Amino acid sequence: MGYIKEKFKVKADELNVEVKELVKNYGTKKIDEGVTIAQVYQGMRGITGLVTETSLLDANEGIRFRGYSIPELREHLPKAPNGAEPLPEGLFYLMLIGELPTEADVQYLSSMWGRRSHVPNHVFDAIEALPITAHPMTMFTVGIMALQTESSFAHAYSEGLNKKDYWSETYEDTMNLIARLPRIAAYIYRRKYKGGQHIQPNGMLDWAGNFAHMLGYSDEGFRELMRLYMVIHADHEGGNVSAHTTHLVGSALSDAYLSLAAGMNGLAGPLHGLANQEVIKWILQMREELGGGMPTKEQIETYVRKTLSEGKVVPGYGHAVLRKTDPRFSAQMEFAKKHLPNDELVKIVWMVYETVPPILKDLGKVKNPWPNVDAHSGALLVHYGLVEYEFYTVLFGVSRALGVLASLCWDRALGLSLERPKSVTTEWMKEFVEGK
Ligand code: AMX
Repeated sequence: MGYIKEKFKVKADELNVEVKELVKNYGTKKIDEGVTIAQVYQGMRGITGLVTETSLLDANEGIRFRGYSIPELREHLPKAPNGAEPLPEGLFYLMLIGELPTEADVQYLSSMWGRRSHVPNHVFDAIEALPITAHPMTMFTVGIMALQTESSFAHAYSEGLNKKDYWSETYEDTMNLIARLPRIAAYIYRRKYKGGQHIQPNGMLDWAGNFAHMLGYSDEGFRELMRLYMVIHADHEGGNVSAHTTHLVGSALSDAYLSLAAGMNGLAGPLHGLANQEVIKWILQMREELGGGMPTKEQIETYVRKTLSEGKVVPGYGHAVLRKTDPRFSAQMEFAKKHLPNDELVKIVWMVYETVPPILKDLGKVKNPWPNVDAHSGALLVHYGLVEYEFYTVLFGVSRALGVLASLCWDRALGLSLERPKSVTTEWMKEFVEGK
């Protein structure tokens, strides 16, 4: 057993004891005052119903991973040689183990993922069976599903796996999947947009650097962007659609491949991860409608109002939990100020940031008029040449796997139960309010 796996086992045993004590001593203590009918009809907002160890979201401050904010991660996590952005390997270690990693921990993960990154041919064949017009997210989930043949958990379970060892096989699946996802994602990109000219992995590079390399980008700035991108999109506590779906499906003891594929199908929705492609599409359409070049603030305002009058949402703005500018947006803005302050598209993103919030505020119903993570990412990618915006959510997915799979390891290590909340009918609701 590798030392990270041993360390995880020690941490998991400790937390298991604490959780058992907590449930034994306080199991009947109410965590919420009660659940309102509005919450039941409106997406269960604000109902505390899940435990996710890897990160916690504060409505005003944004996400913290094991207590560390994004600026703190950028400061404390190990970097690539001559790099300034945190390595995602370090964030994964932090989410899994609960402690900041050393340089050696990060190197251990980089080389472990490198060693495990071989993708069997039938996965590529499954992707090839889809028409080239298929959305990259469809190709991505098909690729993950095809890779399920490699699941250690599914194999061991069919042989009669002891409950106590669920975590161990889930850990193996997690490591193998994370190791292989960049190769699958890069394959999809090169297949769909670069005439099927694939690029072999470079074992000397870190996980995100190698991903950038396989996509076909050798610019060090793009590698740095990928490191940052893979860190900030990794996790957003447990209730968002991709994390919750992965957890829910995993609660049926579906293995990591089945669970992640399910989560990725949720990420592919326009109100969730697809928003990043929608943002850039929306900005490019605006520019086209205005005849190209830099729009004025007034023109952006008119375009926003037109979007709203057509019954559409302004992509990249609003959030189910956040009530301030997303620190993931701010981290990308900082990156842009440092590396590409004169980029035209980036400047438009910043003008949109000045224009949209007051308009959304005026509507009176939007709870959060501020930008989320997706409002900025596309402009950065376009700058480095990754203009094929339909692919963006796949990047999000590769990153999101880090958080939801670290969480899945914890789910199995803590022996969390099958998820099965109660539902009622509207008929039941009507009788309930009438006091019947
Ligand atoms: N543009 C226009 N209207 C918006 C809006 C936006 N950006 N954000 C919220 N609203 C509207 C809602 O559609 C809703 O209208 P309705 O009552 O007529 O149905 C009303 O404001 C109240 O919604 P809310 O409580 O503020 O938001 P929510 O929790 O229901 O939804 C979210 C959150 C993100 C789905 C929503 O803000 C939205 O659609 N944003 C645009 C899409 C987007 O950027 N998604 C990415 C989110 C981050 C991520 O997961 N990657």
